Amino acid sequence: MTLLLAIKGSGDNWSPRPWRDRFRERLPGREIAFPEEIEGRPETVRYAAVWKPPVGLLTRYPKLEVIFNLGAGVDALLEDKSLPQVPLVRVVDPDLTKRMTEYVVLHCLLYHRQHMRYVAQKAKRVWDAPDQWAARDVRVGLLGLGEIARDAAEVLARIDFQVAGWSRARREVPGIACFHGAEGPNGLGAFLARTDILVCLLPLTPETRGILSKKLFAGLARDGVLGKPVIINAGRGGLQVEADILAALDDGTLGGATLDVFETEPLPASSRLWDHPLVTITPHNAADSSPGAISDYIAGQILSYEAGKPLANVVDRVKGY
Ligand code: NDP
Ligand code: OXD
Repeated sequence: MTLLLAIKGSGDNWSPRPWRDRFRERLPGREIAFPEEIEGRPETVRYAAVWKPPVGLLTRYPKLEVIFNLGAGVDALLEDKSLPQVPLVRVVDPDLTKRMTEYVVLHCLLYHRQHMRYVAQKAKRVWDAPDQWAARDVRVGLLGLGEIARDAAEVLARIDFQVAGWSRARREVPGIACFHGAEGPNGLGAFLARTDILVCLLPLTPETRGILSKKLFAGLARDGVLGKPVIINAGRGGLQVEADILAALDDGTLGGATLDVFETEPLPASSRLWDHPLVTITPHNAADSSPGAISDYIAGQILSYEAGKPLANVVDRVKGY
């Protein structure tokens, strides 16, 4: 059997060769090949491990049994309407989850501990010690209560933030106030009304596209110790309306925005987000996808599938995640 490897990504961690080397170590005796290496014998491909492959590529392999996405989010892959109707498995792995948790906790703490203020003070040689509230006075709200958000929520709660999460279906997570759905006393409105730091960890689907909008920002709490609510988006750029974020920062609806993902990536040099003093930008690397950890995870799934066990973390194509 051949495992096809098709990777197109920006950033050092998407360089294809380290991925191939690691898969070869973990699956000895199997062919691990890039598309150009198996031209003329497409029927050998049984599995594909992919990140943003060219549209239509996977239709070439008639014996393909499973597609493994090399990341957690499958939105880019599902845009390919010709994607073969075989199981699509996404990444759920402690390495990726913990990296995301680091990002979320770091940026919540930067807002909570007023870090930008000290950066500005240093530039002006100002020694000023403003009041510092406790974490228990700050309400963090996570949009999404999935694999990543639950881990981040647990760590945030451990350091005493008041943590809530919002999901599609009703969830129960110990120590976390759980909200779900659009309406009702436990719906989105109630969740936003108790949120000072909004962290978006949703997948991009037709239902969630553009959710970080003017309307949503207007629903956030305005009585918090931070003075104004702030947002952190590490989900996908398509979840945010960038013009609305800029307008909300300019009119004082939001006090800050930390963005790892953008409507267009890389973020164009012409974007006003680059210049905005209240915006923090990271280049879609809240969590690097580690070739080591993720190849191990996929190789493990292949071996267990071949031993007759069910695949884990198969995407529901109707829900889109
Ligand atoms: P999961 O599928 O485990 O969790 C998704 C969560 O979102 C679930 O709680 C789900 O609700 C909720 N959700 C989905 N649709 C809706 C909706 N319409 N209304 C309310 N809640 C909804 O995903 P992960 O936690 O593994 O990953 C989340 C996303 O993080 C990925 O899809 C990816 O886009 C992004 N990501 C970004 C990275 C980066 O470097 N910036 C790295 C890794 C991931 P329910 O529980 O009811 O199903
Ligand atoms: C992912 C990502 O979805 O890195 O895993 O964005």
